Amino acid sequence: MADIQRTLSIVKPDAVAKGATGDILSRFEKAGLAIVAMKKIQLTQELAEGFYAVHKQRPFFGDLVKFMTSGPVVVSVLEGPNAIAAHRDLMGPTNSEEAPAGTIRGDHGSDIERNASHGSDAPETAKIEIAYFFNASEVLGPVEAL
Ligand code: 3AN
Repeated sequence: MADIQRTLSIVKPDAVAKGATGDILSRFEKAGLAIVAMKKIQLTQELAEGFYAVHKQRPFFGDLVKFMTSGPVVVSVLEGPNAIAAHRDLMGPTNSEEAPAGTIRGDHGSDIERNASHGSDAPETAKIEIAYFFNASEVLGPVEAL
């Protein structure tokens, strides 16, 4: 039986700027992932640094934060069978240069930094990332599912 999961999705500034938000969200729905929360926001430096805190020591951290604050993002919570892996399959590999056509990162990203989308990588991180952007009252469904 498929595990019903929730995952955090971010349509990154490059994809929002090129008008790919609708295409990306429709891929989620067509794949059976329900959007149970969503908002379009401009990340502040503080929000972006906090979100990517695990990468703080990495050489690309500064550039990543600069990119993520360069324009609005669309943050959503997706729910469905094996949502974490299903979402990552739709995104494709992290590096858009290696992502095949037909994947979100292959179709809408440019390289490893400007890669169009983010998705949680495990149930524990999904929980933390969802709570980072949404209050319980902003997510549809039972509070215990958060
Ligand atoms: P994913 O988002 O596929 O889980 P992570 O967690 O390894 O990938 O990386 C987080 C984000 O950091 C990526 N989405 C990417 O935008 C950026 N990133 C990762 N590695 C690099 C790199 N070598 N140079 C620039 N940006 C990177």
